[in-house]
Amino acid sequence: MEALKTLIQDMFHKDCSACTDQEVYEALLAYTKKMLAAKGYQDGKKKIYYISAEFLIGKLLSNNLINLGIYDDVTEFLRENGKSLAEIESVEPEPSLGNGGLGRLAACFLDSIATLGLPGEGIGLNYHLGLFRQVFEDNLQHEMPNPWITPDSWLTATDVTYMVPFRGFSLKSTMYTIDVAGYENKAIRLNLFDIDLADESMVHDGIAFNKKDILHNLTLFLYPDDSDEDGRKLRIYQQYFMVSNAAQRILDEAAARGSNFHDLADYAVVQINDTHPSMIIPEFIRLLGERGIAFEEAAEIVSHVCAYTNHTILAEALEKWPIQYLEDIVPQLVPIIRRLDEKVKAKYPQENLTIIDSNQLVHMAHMDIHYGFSINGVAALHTEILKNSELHQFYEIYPEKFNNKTNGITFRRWLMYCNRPLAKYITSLIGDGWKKDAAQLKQLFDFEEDQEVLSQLLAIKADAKKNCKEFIFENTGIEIDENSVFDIQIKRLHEYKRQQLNALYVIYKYLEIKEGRKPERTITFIFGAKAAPAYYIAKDIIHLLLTLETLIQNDPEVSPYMKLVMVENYNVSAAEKLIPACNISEQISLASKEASGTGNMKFMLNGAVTLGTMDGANVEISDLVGKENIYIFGESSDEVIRHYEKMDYHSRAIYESDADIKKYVDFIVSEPMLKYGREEHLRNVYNELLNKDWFMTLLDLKDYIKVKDQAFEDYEDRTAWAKKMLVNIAQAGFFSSDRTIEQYNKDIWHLN
Ligand code: CJB
Repeated sequence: MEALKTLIQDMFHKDCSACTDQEVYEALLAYTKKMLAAKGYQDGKKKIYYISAEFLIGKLLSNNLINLGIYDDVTEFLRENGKSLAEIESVEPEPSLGNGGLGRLAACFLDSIATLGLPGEGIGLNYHLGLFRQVFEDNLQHEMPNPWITPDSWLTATDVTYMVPFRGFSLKSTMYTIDVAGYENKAIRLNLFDIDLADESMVHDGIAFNKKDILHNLTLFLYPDDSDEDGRKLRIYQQYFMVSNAAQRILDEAAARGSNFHDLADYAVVQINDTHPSMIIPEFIRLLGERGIAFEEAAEIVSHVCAYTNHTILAEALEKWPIQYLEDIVPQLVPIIRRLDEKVKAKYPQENLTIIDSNQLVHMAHMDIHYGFSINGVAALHTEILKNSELHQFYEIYPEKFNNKTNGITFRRWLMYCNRPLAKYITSLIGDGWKKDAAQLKQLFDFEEDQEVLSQLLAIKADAKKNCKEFIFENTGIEIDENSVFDIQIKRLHEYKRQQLNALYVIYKYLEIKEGRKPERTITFIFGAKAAPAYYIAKDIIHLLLTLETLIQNDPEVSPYMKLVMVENYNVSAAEKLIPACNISEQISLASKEASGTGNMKFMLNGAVTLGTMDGANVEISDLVGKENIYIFGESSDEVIRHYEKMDYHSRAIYESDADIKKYVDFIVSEPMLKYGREEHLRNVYNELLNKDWFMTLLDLKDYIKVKDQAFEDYEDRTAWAKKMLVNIAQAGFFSSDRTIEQYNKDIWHLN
């Protein structure tokens, strides 16, 4: 640590012990950036470009220290100087360059690409304010800007710049780089493009801003509210800015490595992360045209370079842009898209295969599938649903393009960093080979009957809960019982994820306690979720949860037996504190709707037991751990899909025929709730459940209550529960993103 000591002296002319936390942070930032630069990047003829509108990287300091192998030394050095790394970290702003799963997956993938030593980089946008910061006031969500770019940050400006043409004007870009360390390997670049004139001062009243002022707003926010035309158009400006920069950079780099562009596929492979970067296909064709390659050949070249990942079957997330919007914004792409569409129509006249449909909407996913060489889903069930229903018409014509890549998470952040005591203990049992070869976690099965190991697992969990209790108190002001069972649902607020189902269980439990049936052990229901600013019903569900929180807190008959806490501004840092402490992991989406989920993987790795539907990667978790080590409830995806086809699901019929369900639903708008909540918002949730319930909450409610009660009962047999924890950890190895990336490379990227 001599070099760090000297650096601190040089920067601040004093010893570490005399520095403020801010100063120490700045020194560590500079020190780490230098070490990363010294590591260099993996070289190779062919490179993977992972293009994504989101990279939810979270705070980087500790993660980089771990991956550079200096975490313990730095911690010790700080301790000797009277500092704690945890406090230094609290100075670090958290970049929130993603919404949730898709963005966090991209961040985990960067870690694994670097760790596996594959030549590659991430390309995205440098949002100044990222996703909003969530504030609760009067039990309602408010959105505030979330600045993260400080004079000293992980960003390094480069001299890479391009011109991006829009109708009527062009924008100059600058590329900024964030180096992310691979574990005991070279770093990887995350390249974020920005405009030079972004103006944060135009934001007012929370996160309002002039959506038309593209010259100054293009990179202000991650996905601005797209509930109106200006918002949707801004999104197209952002997407084109991202992909035009990406395509120009990729062609420049390929040329520098010796490509003549005819052979581009030998130099570059592009993974299109959901449909947001899809315009890279026509943009490549346009740029290849400028470099002398005619349309037909350019389309062929691109078809060997681009691969598409689908992350959802929810129709609203499969982007379809009116061709007129593209005319208004990027007219240069329109003739190219039309020609691509004509080629498709000449071969496949069916309407459900076209790129431009009869309503003049451009289906971005369709373009990806026709002109990409691979399409993958993100969990086994999800890929099957794509093949058999959602994208069946494409599977029929291109069966060879379809493949599955079950998601994964980086164990460096989601165990080694967030749960050091557990990581250390695992290492003491099986050595540290699991850090690079996660399948080795299976060696833990040797200890399945070892009482000492089982009690240690329980003790580590108990400590994590104590730490989490402090975090929850700081965040919510509510004191929870560390000996209670922690039941956690943290993820974006979306109706299909069914936080409302969990809320109905809370109501059921509340009424049980009121009627004198107290649970064996206190239960703490923990939630964390942001709702998209214009997703009103999601915000109403947040209001329902916060109202329940207040109601329970103010009810002395109930609060000793259960608590509900809703963590404000749920983000990566909050997840790192909550996940190690979890006993029961809530993964309760309507079967068929959650493409994969990745929180489910983080929880199991940290010794939580899943309570979930047979959806997304839950199915694979269930196969791996066996029915005795997971709690499964609810209708199957086949049944759910049948209900949608037959249109025979009517929540009101369930409500009217089941007195219990009626009681729980009615409680949402009952007097005790109206005492703390606003009728308008609560009634919206009530009406939605009764009249629509598109995600079939009431269908699964009874089974959910039954199975969840069983889980709470089983929790009391501590040894049996510890075994479930052990099996979950031992089987988590499959969900390492290193495994996922190895499969991407083997089946799609083919890098050396
Ligand atoms: N996903 O986070 C998003 N945003 C989208 O727009 C579409 C999908 C999520 O992607 C994750 C990573 O693949 C999945 O685990 C998750 O199920 C899906 O909802």
